[in-house]
Amino acid sequence: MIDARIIQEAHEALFGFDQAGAVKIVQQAVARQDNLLDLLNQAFIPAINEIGEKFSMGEMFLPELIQAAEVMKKVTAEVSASLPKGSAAGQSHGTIVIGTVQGDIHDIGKTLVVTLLGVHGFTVHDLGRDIPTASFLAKARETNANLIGTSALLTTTMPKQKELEEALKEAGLKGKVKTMVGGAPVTQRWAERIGADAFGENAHEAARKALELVSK
Ligand code: B12
Repeated sequence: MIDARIIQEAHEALFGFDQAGAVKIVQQAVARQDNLLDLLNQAFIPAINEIGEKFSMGEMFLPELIQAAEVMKKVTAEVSASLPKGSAAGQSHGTIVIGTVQGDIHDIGKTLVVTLLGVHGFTVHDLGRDIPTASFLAKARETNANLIGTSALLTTTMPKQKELEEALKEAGLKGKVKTMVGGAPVTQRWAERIGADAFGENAHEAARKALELVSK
């Protein structure tokens, strides 16, 4: 459990757009050997989600959302840099192509998923954000990937995850290249509805589900 005082400090750093303060909170957690994923899940992610809520209610505005996102990016970069890389055996568990779907520029959560997949010993090709379906397919072919992961944060871009399933079917790759979907509005139900092989609620679960998929 993360201390209530630290949760409060993280809240203040995000709401105060205080990049240096936020990074210091992560560094202090590293020094104390706190669980950094707990720090994200219990302190920083609820705070950025609260900012998202305030934005949707018209209580905060886009420039503020952007500034808070910048703080969040620094936080996740600091966490990523502090986590160990690669599997203990030094062998790759499999190859994953990942990105945020076309029309969507949200990439903070996706980048966190990339980090955790790396920590769990996957070879990860991160295409970035606003990625067309055809590019996921092309990269999966080029790298002989086991899995494609897509992130969608907007209800309007979620259909791109369905488009990928259809494109894989058309290319005769459905089942050969497994798919994993995620992003705040995405659910297990959506994954089942579009025929994706897995859904991951958060970065930790993404890594666990990816391991399950490659061992099937
Ligand atoms: C930060 C933010 C932004 C930043 C993004 C910066 C960046 N580089 O990412 C900026 C300011 C640019 C932005 C822009 C916009 N945003 Co915005 N944004 C957010 C906010 C507040 C937080 C998102 C975030 O980073 N969360 C923290 C991370 C860690 O969580 P996460 O992304 O969910 O990821 C976790 C899991 O979902 C999962 N996961 C994620 N990806 C994947 C992938 C796989 C394969 C797996 C398995 C798991 C997985 O693991 C992650 C780690 O735990 C959300 C609020 C929310 N509730 O999501 C709104 C939100 C998503 N945005 C919203 C909107 C409307 C917009 C804009 C349209 C605003 C505008 N008017 O311009 C634009 C869209 C631009 C575009 N075309 O994409 C709405 C969407 C509403 C909807 N119904 O679709 C939200 C929900 C806010 C709200 N409540 O209204 N946004």
